[in-house]
Amino acid sequence: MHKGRLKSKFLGCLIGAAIGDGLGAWREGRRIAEKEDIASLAERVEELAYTDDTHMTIGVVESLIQSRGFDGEHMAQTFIKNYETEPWRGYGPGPPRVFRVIKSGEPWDSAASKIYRGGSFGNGSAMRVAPVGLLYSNNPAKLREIAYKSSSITHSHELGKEGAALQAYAVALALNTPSGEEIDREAFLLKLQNFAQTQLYKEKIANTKELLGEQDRARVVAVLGNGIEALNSVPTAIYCFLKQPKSYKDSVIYAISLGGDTDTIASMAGAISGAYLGIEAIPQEWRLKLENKAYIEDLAEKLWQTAT
Ligand code: R7I
Ligand code: MG
Ligand code: MG
Repeated sequence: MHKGRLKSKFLGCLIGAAIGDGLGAWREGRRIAEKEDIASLAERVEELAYTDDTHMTIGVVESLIQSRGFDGEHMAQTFIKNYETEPWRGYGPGPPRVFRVIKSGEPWDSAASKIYRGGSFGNGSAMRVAPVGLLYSNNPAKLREIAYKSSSITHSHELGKEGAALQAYAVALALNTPSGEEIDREAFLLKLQNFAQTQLYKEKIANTKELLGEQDRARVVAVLGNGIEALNSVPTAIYCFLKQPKSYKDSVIYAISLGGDTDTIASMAGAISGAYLGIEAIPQEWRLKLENKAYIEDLAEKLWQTAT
């Protein structure tokens, strides 16, 4: 792929994730809503302030750039430093507790299992994993390894790690498909299904395929979920992208209209959509409202330089 095109996709992915988060944050925990209401919300809000989803994604990129690849100790310390600077970003209950355990001397790759029995299966490691998908897009085995390891810092449950790997792989598949080329939705889902190593995710992805033509959003939520667990949000985000792959705006609005964990599902859907379509596909009026846009753009460019 032409280098300039790839750069646009890196930007589209990270800016797309942050905007999905910033817009979705207005509706977190709410019920299913009309898509028109979400579209008018997007027009009304003056600033798209991001939450923990983007704050932690920023930490992942900062660490990948500075370490020129994955370094678990460095990434954990980056998360801690960022959290202590801005603890009010709406973090889930688990990560701040893990950070305290690491600060007390526990190694980065064992602290998370001390929090929930068997580790957290929340979506907190999938919501921040897009940069891993971008950096390791050409090597699925390495992508899985780094997605798992980056997840283990805070989310060591199998379902948390697998959710992160699937989201990273969806970003990689989107990145590797030229934006002028139509997405083969069945082939996309088949690749994800084969990549998944957990039966529960394989089943969810199979359900996703069945639902591609579904108009009833209550049924989509009933089957795929819209919750804070990785299993109930990562396949949903992938579905939101595949439902309308040609439009970043429609993917994000649709994701938020499903209610529930809207910032996270819209952020993950936005990351995949942006990685496919590139930065130009994200409405300019939305981009102008994004908090800290220049810094996120700078990180996207540096990650692209690291990758190429
Ligand atoms: O996953 P996490 O970082 O939260 C991310 C969410 C996103 O929606 C963000 O936008 C932000 O709002 O928070 O935080 P965790 O505490 O690791 O997991 C989230 C939730 O999943 C927990 O509060 C639990 O309700 C649930 N959970 C578990 N419950 C029981 N047993 C996760 N793991 C377990 C478990 O092992
Ligand atoms: Mg959040
Ligand atoms: Mg959320």
